Amino acid sequence: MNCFEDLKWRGLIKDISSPELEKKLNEESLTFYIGTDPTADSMHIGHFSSFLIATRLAKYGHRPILLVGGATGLIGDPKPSAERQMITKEAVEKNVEGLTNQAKKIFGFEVVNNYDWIKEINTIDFLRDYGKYINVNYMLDKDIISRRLESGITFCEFAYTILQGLDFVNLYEHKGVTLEVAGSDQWGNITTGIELARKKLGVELYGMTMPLVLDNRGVKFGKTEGNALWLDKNKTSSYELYQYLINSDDSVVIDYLKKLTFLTKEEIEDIEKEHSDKPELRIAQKRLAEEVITFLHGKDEYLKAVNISECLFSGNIASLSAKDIKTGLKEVPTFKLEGTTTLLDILVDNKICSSKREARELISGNSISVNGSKITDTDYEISKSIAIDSEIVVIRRGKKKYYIGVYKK
Ligand code: 629
Repeated sequence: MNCFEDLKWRGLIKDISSPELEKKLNEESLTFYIGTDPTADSMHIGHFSSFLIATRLAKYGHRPILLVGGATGLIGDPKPSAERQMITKEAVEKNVEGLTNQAKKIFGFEVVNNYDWIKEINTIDFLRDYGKYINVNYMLDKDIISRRLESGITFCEFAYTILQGLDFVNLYEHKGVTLEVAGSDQWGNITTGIELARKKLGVELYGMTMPLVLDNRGVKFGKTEGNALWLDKNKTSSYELYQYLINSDDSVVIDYLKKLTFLTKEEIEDIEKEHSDKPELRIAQKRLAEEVITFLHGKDEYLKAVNISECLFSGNIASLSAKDIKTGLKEVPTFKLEGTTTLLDILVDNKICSSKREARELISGNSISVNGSKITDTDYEISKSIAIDSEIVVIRRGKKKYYIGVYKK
């Protein structure tokens, strides 16, 4: 497969600005860019799904430039619903730093910051050199802007698209960028750049968008109960990422393999076949988790995530650290521990059992384990000396119900 066929097969092409782009992607070496705004100090997995295009196109001999919007982040790309909350300049600066380091570390390509050139443009030059080429009627026709006309849009956000457009022109002039790539919501901004380049310089630049990756409920990939999955492993551990990916629905997992990994068509077709023979083995989900986590955080982190998952599943937690257990069992009920107490009292006091009688029955009936070992002695005592890393005691009731007792460090 050539470059364009590959992208197409993966479902990575939504819109292209000109049919010529296909030939260019297959036969030339293009310098292209993809940008993100510093709304947080880390990218999330949704950004990852778009930014991977950089690595993908680089493999076909194109040259990626990653842009962090130190200037555009101060303005805010109009959201469909309402005006954005302005972020302070200090926060934007801090986020730029976080994103720049992260982009370099994960993707290893050149990273630029549009603040570097936009800060040099004064108001009069902005209006004369860029504003003059863009008709307001043209701007009002853009989806992002037109859908905000009823609820209202400030001039600040209205002007955003011109800033992104001038980035494209600037990157063309100084770095030879001829293609901008992004998620489909960026089409309006990409075409502003193309329009500016035509009018101002008389050159034809190119744009390409990718569909946003969705889960089986039609929700943006990576959103769990309103939380994003961050690419910073201190914000989202490899274990949490592993859990999210491993739980991908069968109806979307093959699509994720195409869009989020570098596995070839043949490899993915083999996995698909194996997977549909025995979906309960979750072969596709496991491979997805392996590929994504290894790309982002390396093989060791991936193996660690698998190990934590297996230990928690089997109840064999003695080998895990307190930190791993805490990330692995984030959602689990937690209670405080102090001094020496009987297991029996702990079960009752923390409502793990409803009565002493039930607690006794469960203990003698083999249903309670402490730090991974079955306890059948109804007089068993718990103290700091048995706590993992002198801090936590994990109680498991039956196969699945976990509780964590925590000693003060
Ligand atoms: C100046 C700013 C540029 C080029 C791009 C930009 C950022 C762009 C934007 N992008 C989204 C973001 O930052 O807002 N105006 O969160 C986000 N993007 C990746 C994909 C996207 C898009 O970073 O394009 O569709 C999400 O996956 O929403 O010169």
